Amino acid sequence: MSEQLQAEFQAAFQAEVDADGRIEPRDWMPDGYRRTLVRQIAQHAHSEIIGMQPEGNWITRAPSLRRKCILVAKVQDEAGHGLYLYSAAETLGADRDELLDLLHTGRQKYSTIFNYPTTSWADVAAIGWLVDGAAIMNQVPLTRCSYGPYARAMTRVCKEESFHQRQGFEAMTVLANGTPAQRQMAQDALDRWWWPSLMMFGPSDGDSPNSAQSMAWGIKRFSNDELRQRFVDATVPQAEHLGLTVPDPELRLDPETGSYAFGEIDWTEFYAVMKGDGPCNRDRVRNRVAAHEDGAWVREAAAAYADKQARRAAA
Ligand code: FAQ
Repeated sequence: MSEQLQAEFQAAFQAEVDADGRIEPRDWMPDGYRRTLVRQIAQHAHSEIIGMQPEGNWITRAPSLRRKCILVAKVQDEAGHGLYLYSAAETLGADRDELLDLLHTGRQKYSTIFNYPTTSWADVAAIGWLVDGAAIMNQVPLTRCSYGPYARAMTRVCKEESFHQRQGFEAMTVLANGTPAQRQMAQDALDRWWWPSLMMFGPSDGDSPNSAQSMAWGIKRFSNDELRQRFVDATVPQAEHLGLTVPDPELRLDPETGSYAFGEIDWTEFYAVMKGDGPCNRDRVRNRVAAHEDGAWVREAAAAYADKQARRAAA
């Protein structure tokens, strides 16, 4: 392609992005835009399927049939989100098997939050309330992402995440208003999940190498710190409503802005977990690889069936 043509395509692409239009799979796009989307969408997809494990751990021990039905549905939804997202990555030319291989060999990331253990039932409630709450805060703006297939996948994902967040808050409400032991379980879960939930939004703006370009491309609509602040402002009053204490002695409401100042995140912990050194990283990846290997016969059977159908149609 000539330099002039390249410049024209580039200008048309940026004009579409600046006008809040949508880039679709067959449209011209800069290589960096494609690479960034594949990186983010793949990390997001991996997070969804790895994220099935911490809560899946409690399916057989849910405290009632009702809770079990809700939890099974939620974990299944996360698998579905993973599938939409891998499909969205495929529209950019990514190969699903390659993406899974990158996950299984630790060469592509997934969210740090899923490397923490779920040691009590209250953790399932806390994940719904806090982790899905943070996910919604981050993903609602992604429904306006400049890349059409990702934005459309996010619309459905966010509807399901809203149900997840509501059920988590409801389960937390029951525990917080229960026996002293249940109340203690709820507080203990908040103590352990609060800071990792804030870490989900990524490094602070000054340390986020991808944010500026992703915002210029209309992929991200808000910075990591902006979304983190919104999450804190929305969630602290919910904790107060539950009668629970957010584990941050520096938390202060600024009455003028209605916003909360909060303490410093332990970035050493964040980067350690990101690099594979969290409490559960190794277990999560090992379980994922085992599930993939155990499922090989299903993929082979589906491929053989599709092949047979194609041959029958061609005959
Ligand atoms: N964990 O320059 P930035 C869910 C990496 S919700 C691990 O700021 P970016 C639902 C980042 O990839 C969770 N790595 O990067 C659910 C980059 O690495 P690279 C998933 C992190 O992309 C609920 C480097 O740090 N949600 O699964 C994290 O502009 C319950 C520099 O960071 C999404 O993925 C982290 N927390 O912004 C499921 C949402 N933060 O590739 C089950 C879509 C940053 O340069 C149960 N993703 N990194 O080496 C995004 O919005 C963005 O990718 C951010 C990061 C905001 C996560």
